[in-house]
Amino acid sequence: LTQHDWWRGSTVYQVYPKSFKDTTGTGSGDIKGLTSKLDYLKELGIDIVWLQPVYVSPQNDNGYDVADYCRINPDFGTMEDFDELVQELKKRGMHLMIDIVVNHSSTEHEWFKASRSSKDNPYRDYYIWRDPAPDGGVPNNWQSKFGGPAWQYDETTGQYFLTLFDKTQADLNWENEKVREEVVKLLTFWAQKGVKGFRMDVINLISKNQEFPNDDGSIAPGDGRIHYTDGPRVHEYIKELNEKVFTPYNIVTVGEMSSTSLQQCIRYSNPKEKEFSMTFNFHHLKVDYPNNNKWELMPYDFEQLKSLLTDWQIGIQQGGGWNALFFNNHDQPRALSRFLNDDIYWVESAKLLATTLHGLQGTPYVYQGEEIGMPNPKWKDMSEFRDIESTNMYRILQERGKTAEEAFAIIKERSRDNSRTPMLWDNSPQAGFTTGTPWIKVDERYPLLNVEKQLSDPDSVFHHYRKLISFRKNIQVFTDGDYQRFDGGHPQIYSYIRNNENELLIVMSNFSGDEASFELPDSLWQSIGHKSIELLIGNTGEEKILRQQITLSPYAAFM
Ligand code: TEU
Repeated sequence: LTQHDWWRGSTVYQVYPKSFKDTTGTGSGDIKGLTSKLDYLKELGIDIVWLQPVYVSPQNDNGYDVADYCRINPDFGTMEDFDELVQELKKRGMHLMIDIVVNHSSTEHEWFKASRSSKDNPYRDYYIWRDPAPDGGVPNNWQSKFGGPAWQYDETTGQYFLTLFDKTQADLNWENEKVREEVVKLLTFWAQKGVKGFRMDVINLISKNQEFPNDDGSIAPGDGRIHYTDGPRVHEYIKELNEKVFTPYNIVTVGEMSSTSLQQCIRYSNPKEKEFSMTFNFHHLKVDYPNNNKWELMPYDFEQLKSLLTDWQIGIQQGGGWNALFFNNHDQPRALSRFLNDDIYWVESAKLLATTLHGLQGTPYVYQGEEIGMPNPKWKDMSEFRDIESTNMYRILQERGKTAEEAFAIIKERSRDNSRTPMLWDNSPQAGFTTGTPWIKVDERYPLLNVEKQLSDPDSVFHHYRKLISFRKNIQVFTDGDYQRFDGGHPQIYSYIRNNENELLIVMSNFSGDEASFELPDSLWQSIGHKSIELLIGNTGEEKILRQQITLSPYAAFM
């Protein structure tokens, strides 16, 4: 790697503050709760904490609907609490990354209230307004990512405004340089407060085709995204933010790229482009979507998962970019339940996912609860769900002809709430998350599955993550090794090597519930036969020494 940026060997921990730790008894997590757990994150080996939105917001999309970009939502605490968090992180040699949601704001934002008040208000062009179509309907056929049309009618001025997400999340008009100036201002505000990282929410959607054409459906999924994803001026806008804020303040940045491409992510994350440090892409988390449709169920395509991870490892490496590595986040069901076994092989599965991901090149993201192997909760009925996307889609799926039971079965598997139930700290009531009534149910398995229990168990999922994170800091090949897959399409095994001039890392994982046999290719076996082989980490205790003929027990993984 040409430049060794401070974050290339780092590991990021993603905190969904509403569900992390409540110190006031409201049933919702808060900033002081996070600050109270920094020693726990330090022990895990975390370098950067990504704090998801805590700004003033009506919470229709749990904070991704921002009503004031520079003020803390009292539900999460005060600006003093925020400043204390920054200081307490610094004391521990850790850094704070915050979420920046500037593709859209809440319709409660002062900018939007002014914009909607009249056509000639100075804030009118902060948002995207269009006349009704000749038939009086929506300006075009673009669909919201939460279901339904992407346009909302406003009586006051007889126009529609664009909402790619919830109807209370109005898209900002980045064509307007005043909007771009406002974004530079808010980023600078947080950079001056000592924030060292920005996670940029759906940042590749900010440049729309200014013709706002109908989607003719010739390219899937036909919901309009081809007219605003990785749009005409997106790189120009990002370079401006980099020049004015990211570089001057040496901020690590990760762009969340919705429905993007490998070529685009190379451009977004190659240091020569001066845009982002790294990118999130989601292709590997659509391998269980039939025809790219999140709202139908099918078993995941293992070969597709392996080839996507491989394409992006090789593609980004050759393109000089950098990957944000993740299997979990607040928008996805828990990978443990989604891809593996969250029952009798729960521990093996949790450790397998960690080993498989942390051997790759990039910066790993650990989503809260993943490090103790939290699975999807057991849902009883729709009343337990809180996510606007889930409640919208439960209705829409039935409008599309599904029975209530079929719709519920789909929501149970796909809901973002699968990853939003509270962190499980100990076996006290509500798992030590709150002394009040939790805003969403606590997984009732917490007496068996909690942080306190795992801290004192050297074989726990927690200590497995802690070791993997320490390897990345101390063994160079994790950061600068190349990547070659060698499982040859094996139906159960995913395996790859990482190589640099001094070290060779071998990672093997049996993603199946059956024993799997595999013969290492002669070329690989010859190249390691004479070397001293050290087992770094395993998850079933059986992998003693590497042989050319390998048998892996169910959900076994090692490196
Ligand atoms: O999510 C963007 C994203 O990944 C969407 O494209 C995805 O389709 C959506 O999560 C529905 O599955 C970001 C945030 O991570 C998410 O929590 C917000 O709801 C969304 O943007 C709007 O701000």
